[in-house]
Amino acid sequence: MIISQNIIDDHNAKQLAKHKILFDFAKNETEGVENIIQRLIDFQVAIPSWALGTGGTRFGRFPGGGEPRSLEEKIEDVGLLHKLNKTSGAISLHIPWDIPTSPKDIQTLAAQHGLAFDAVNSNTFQDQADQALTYKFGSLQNVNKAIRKQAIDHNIEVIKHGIDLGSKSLTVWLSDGSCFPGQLNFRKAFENTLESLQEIYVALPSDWKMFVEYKAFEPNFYSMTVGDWGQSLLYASKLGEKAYTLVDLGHHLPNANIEQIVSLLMMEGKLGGFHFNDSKYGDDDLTVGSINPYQLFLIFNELTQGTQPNNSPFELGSGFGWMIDASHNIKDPLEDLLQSVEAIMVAYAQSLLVDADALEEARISNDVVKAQEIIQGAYRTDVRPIVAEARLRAGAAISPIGIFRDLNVRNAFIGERGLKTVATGL
Ligand code: LRH
Ligand code: MN
Repeated sequence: MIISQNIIDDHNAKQLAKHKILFDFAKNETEGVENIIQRLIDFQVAIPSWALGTGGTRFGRFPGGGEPRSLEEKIEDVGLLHKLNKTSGAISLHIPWDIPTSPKDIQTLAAQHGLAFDAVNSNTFQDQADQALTYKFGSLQNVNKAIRKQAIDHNIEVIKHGIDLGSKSLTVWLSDGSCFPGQLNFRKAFENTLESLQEIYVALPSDWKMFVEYKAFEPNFYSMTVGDWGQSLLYASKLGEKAYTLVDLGHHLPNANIEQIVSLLMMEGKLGGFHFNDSKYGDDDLTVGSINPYQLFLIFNELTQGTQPNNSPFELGSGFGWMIDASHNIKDPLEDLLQSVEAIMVAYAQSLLVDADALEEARISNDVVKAQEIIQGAYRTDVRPIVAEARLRAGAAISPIGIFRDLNVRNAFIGERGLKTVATGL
């Protein structure tokens, strides 16, 4: 389903009057609004290829129909999201779920939709049908050297697919760990994993990055071999300058202070990227900002505050991994992703409202009340008209969800693809 620019312009025209009133008010209330709008227009988030269909749990899956049946249709879906918000300009592939049959054709198709390829993801957390050795007891940590070699070879193959598509980074998330006390020699597991990551690291092209993603639990429920930011930082520091830590918001123990983790990883120059989502309990992979939008704002506040002039993760081409990682059990996958991108843009815009000098002054004088007034003042500012104005100027929709529904996109996809289609992924 192609949505032409005219259709978007016509849909915007009906909302323009109301938008102008809201934006004019926001504009008068906001210092440096033009700079903020430009930074929002330049900001791009990568959409996960594995989250374009209906997700599920072990208890059930309720597909909504019209899901992409191939990598080509996944690129079409992300292209549609990008058309509606001009902020979804990249796709992150998962191998082997999305092995491109013809990389050249896939690259051409992606370019037609204005999409780049963000990090490629390896998968040694499932056994593939044609796989010789099982990952039941782990992959890069495995006590069996042949299984470690199989996993290393897979990651090197994933890098090759990424090179063919123009990607510049590899995300390694390991489900490795243990389920029972006594099961694992933690030290040997770490050493095997590090040694294996080093073999993958040397296969990285010089301008590539490796993102080491940590997770506190699941599918192992006693220990994870890359279980928290400290362990991930240890790996990334021992591996070398091309290795970084990736922060998936859902991969922390309850009440972890993620904004503090982000601040320190930035300080160390080892924050490589994010998997944005939200959660109330475990790795719930819910819509970004749907449960704890204040935490998302506080994370962006650290990102905006911690940005060095010559080393900004926000700079285009910084190679920083701004990525969503979600799973949609009850929402339409595309509506869910549109909401997630909106939440990220709102948090980023609010963080740009924080008066950094005044905040630092309050901190130095231990004026705790003033410090809170400054950051909550930004958080409690309705920046949605500014985010919508950025979309409008970028040629996107003032209301992405509004036009998605008014055009009945899901029904159109069901018409094209059928009700029972299943997308590869989670
Ligand atoms: C693990 C994870 C990882 C992906 C997978 C799809 O929970 O966050 O990033 O490989 O989800
Ligand atoms: Mn993730």
